[in-house]
Amino acid sequence: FKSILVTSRTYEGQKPGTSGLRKAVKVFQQEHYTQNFIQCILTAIGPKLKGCTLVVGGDGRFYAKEAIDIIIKIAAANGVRKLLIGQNGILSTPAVSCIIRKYKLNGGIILTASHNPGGPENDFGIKFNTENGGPAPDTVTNTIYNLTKKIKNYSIIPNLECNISEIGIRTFEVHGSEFIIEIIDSVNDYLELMKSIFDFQKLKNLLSSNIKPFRVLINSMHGVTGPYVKRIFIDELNAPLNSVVNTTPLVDFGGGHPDPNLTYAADLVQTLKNENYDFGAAFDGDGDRNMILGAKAFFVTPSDSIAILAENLNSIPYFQKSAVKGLARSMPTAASIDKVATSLNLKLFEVPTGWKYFGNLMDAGLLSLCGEESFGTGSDHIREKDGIWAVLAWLSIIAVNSKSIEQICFDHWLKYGRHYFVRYDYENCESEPSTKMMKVLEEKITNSDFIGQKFESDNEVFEVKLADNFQYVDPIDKSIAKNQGLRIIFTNGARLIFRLSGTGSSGATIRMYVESYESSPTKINLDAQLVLQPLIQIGLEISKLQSYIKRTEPTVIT
Ligand code: VG1
Ligand code: CO
Repeated sequence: FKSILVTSRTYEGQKPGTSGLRKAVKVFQQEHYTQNFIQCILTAIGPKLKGCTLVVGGDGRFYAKEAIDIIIKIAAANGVRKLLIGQNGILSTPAVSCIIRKYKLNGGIILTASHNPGGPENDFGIKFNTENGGPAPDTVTNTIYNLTKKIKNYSIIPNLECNISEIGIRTFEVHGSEFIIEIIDSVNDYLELMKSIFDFQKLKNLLSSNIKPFRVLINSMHGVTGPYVKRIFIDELNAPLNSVVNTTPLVDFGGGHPDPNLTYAADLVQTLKNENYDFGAAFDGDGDRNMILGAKAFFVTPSDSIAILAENLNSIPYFQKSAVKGLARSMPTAASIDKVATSLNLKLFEVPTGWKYFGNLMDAGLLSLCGEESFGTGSDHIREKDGIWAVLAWLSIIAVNSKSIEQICFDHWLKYGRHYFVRYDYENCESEPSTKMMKVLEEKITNSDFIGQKFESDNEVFEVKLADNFQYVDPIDKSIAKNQGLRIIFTNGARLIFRLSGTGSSGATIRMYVESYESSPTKINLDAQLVLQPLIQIGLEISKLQSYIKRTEPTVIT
């Protein structure tokens, strides 16, 4: 096979956001658009590109097959030696991270727009992960972006075709050298990793006991986790067949929004309310997010989920083998885990939103468990958040202490107090008023007279203790991430945070994060929405958000 050089044109806006490049499918379908981005990812690998091995896969959404075909043709033309590709293009984001690390690859390309809807009228996305298995850090994504702004041509082998539906190795001769494509089973490597972390026999006893099995309902939302869930929960752990639903990955997720929260996983919530299950879980399109529910759809806030896992890591063999290093959360995530860190005498890191910021800490051996309020939970077993891992971790705790999910949460609040948390998302707003709102708010809160100001709502008074635009200095490489969200911290520990999302495919999404802390045992079992109402009102008042974007209600509340 011989490569040709195709003359291209540049496209604006090929800037990877919080987690990869996300745009409408139609944008990716434009002539040269996807090709440009793939070429720039490869060029950004630098001297290691020639002869390297990469893994490729994704959540199976619309346009993934076309994108994989483009990747094969461009990778071969650019001197890549080998591609590992998930069968039919299916690999979850955590599985890609696992495979990069296990086989010491140079990186991986993930075809997904995560929790964004899929199909011809919806979104597609491309994430690039580096050799530690984690999302490319800012330095790499900036290099890629800069390359996209000046790309003139790309190398491609137009007639190099490969059937990705059959497992096996195929070799091609490209410019006198071997180019290898290995189609791999989507689940094997990930399953093996999970078996090395958890006690599968114990979990099997829990789920398939003939005396009193623990009844779980796992909803893959027609995303990538289906095949993983079937293998792990049905084949390996012998859970009854009705324990899993929506396990066939579909190009459009069956028309749903593959985002595991109370709004988009409403069918799971409904079934749990009506039927006798002890536990429910759902994942997003690419399998890195998770939602945990107890019987009758009792909701575990993601921020509490990490804190509870942190407290109980000794139930998991992986953490029995090596001592727990530090803990971490993203800045907007509620501080429940901070309390556990203090009590266990572990260091707690607060990083900007996005999993890439945890990677350096893990690589340096400083971090074992971390999470985000956005339904992301994970550990240093890989360098991505991991939905199925989170469920297995919860089940491991239950296998040891035999309490209900609700009881586990309640006992946790009793011991540490409760961090009430809610996030208001205003999706798809106009960009200009949204950035204006953020700019004016930043000026207001960073003005020296803002500290000490008191705000009152519903007879509750909140006094500002600190307010800034969050900035993070990576303790390992000293790189600085600026503009990571406006935060207002009150003297009673309550917090209000405003951020513009970095994962939308068009327009702007404003997120308002609201958190307060209650330690009194009589106040820990209340409705978060009600408890946080006064603070929500103050947030809306300080930011004047509603008048800037002309909305009275958020699109989603999580
Ligand atoms: C969102 C979440 C963030 C998460 C990111 C990627 O980013 O808030 O916590 O890491 O999505 O998740 P943003 O910039 O829209 O707030 V995923 O499941 O897309 O890989
Ligand atoms: Co995701």
